[in-house]
Amino acid sequence: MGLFFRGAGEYGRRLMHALLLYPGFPDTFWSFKHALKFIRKRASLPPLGLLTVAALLPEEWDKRLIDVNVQPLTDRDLAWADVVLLSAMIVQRPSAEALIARCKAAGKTIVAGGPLFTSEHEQFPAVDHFVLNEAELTLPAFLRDFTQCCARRVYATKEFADLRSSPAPLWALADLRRYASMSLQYSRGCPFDCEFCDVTVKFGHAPRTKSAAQVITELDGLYRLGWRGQVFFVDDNLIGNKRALKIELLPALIEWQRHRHGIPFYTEASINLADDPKLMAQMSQAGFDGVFIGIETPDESGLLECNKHQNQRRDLVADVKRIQRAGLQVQGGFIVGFDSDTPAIFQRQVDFIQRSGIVTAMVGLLNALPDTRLHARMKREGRLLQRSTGDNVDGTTNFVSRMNTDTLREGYRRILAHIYAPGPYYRRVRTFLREYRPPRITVRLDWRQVLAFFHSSVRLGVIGRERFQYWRLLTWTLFHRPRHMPLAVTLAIYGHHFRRCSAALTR
Ligand code: B12
Ligand code: SF4
Repeated sequence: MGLFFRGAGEYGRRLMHALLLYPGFPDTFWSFKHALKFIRKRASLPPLGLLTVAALLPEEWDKRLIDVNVQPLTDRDLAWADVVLLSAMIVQRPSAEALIARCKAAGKTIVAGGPLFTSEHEQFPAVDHFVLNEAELTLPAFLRDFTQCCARRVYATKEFADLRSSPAPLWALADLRRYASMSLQYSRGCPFDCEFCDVTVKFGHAPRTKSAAQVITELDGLYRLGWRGQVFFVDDNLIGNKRALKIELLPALIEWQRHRHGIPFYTEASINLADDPKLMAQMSQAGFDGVFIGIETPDESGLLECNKHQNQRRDLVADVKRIQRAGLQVQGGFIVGFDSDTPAIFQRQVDFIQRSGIVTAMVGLLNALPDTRLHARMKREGRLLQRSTGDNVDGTTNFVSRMNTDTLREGYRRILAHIYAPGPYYRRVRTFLREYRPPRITVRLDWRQVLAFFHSSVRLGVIGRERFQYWRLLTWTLFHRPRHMPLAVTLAIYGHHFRRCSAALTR
């Protein structure tokens, strides 16, 4: 019996129709919803996990992707499907629950995987099969049993997959035009051990990498599909295996860019990137122009408490500036609500963010995600209150904090109200642009950027309460950093998004 036919008994000999379904994100900082409107995009990134799962399904199966962030799920889509493959993060739970109910009502078989289900599958009784952890390891066994009509409810593993056998995601299933950026993954895992992080629980401490040839094949695939925009390397920590990066991947990327119009890359890394000028120069040459870094807190006791030793005993502002000068914009993650935090932390965070020129500063309240060491500690100490919403920037926390809750909430509110207010926000953009060295690759100006400029000049420059700061920034940029004009416009638009998102919290 061919693997691609439904099992003889239940399904008969018909080609399988697999519907890959991705639930909606709430309107959060990370959705960039209010910024995406300026460039007429629906979502920032496609669901890479599902596109990878698609590539692991039998080639002969008919596959469709519905990412409800960019298109609605219709009854016709559902009627077409024989099996629904669902992925989600915790933050997508409400949308995932609604989709599960809808699929069940339509009598569909649901197979669920990805971070939400890997952490909390027992909370979804209506799902037929859970294929947890990395699909490269668990999906083949499920498919074998499924086609023989004897699939179990749960497939899980404690092993980690060899990424060298991971297939290239099937991007062709996604309507690329609706996304602001594409994603690609080189490695999984991180050598560090931060107490609140579930990445190492899910993907381990030893960074596993794809080969440079695999990454180039994936990039070629995207390029062939006509993609010319930015690409996010969604690695937990791109520099987890510096040797492989320096010797294999970056030289291959530099070579690849040589024959193309510059495609900008951005990624995530740890702060020790600042210690390696050669690595930063190589990254910039390869086309990286931005990096997200977990700074968390300028307070040493907070860093010690969460075991973020790579951030300890450093001049973090100087580190950030060194990275910016190397041509990489630093986006930063910050946390308040550590046991060691006192009310002085709120102003310290604001001062740090302003001094460092980290424009995209994502400040969250500490939350205990399932499976993390922080979760285990809070449970042990009898401090767990409820499930995490999965959104660390919604102003909630799921455990009893040491600081008085009202003081914590009010302090958090004050941070957001300050750092996104037009005055400090635009000042920070200038602080950053003063430091930032332009990337080494030349990126073609896209018509959407021109459109975004016109749109923003009306929305922010005429109607917005930041109109004075907006025009001041653009004039300053024109005279001092003319090459950064498109970046200045983009950051002004981001500011608008951050203000809109935080409005409910800062009122
Ligand atoms: C890219 C990314 C994003 C993108 C998402 C874009 C998108 N459309 O997917 C953006 C930047 C928007 C984002 C935002 C957030 N993210 Co995020 N993100 C990631 C990141 C770095 C990579 C995800 C990815 O693409 N991986 C590559 C693919 C190939 O791996 P994968 O998705 O895990 O899929 C594999 C398996 O899980 C499995 N699988 C997945 N789905 C399915 C489905 C089926 C049916 C099957 C069988 C198997 C399967 O098979 C795949 C191959 O092995 C991960 C970290 C990580 N290592 O996963 C965090 C991560 C998923 N994000 C996380 C979080 C918490 C967030 C935020 C809430 C904020 C934050 N603190 O980062 C926001 C929320 C978004 C919002 N708008 O509110 C957490 C999720 C924790 C959880 N348990 O839910 C993670 C794990 C990182 C972390 N610990 O902070 N994120
Ligand atoms: S450095 Fe980042 S990915 Fe690595 S353990 Fe810490 S929080 Fe997680």
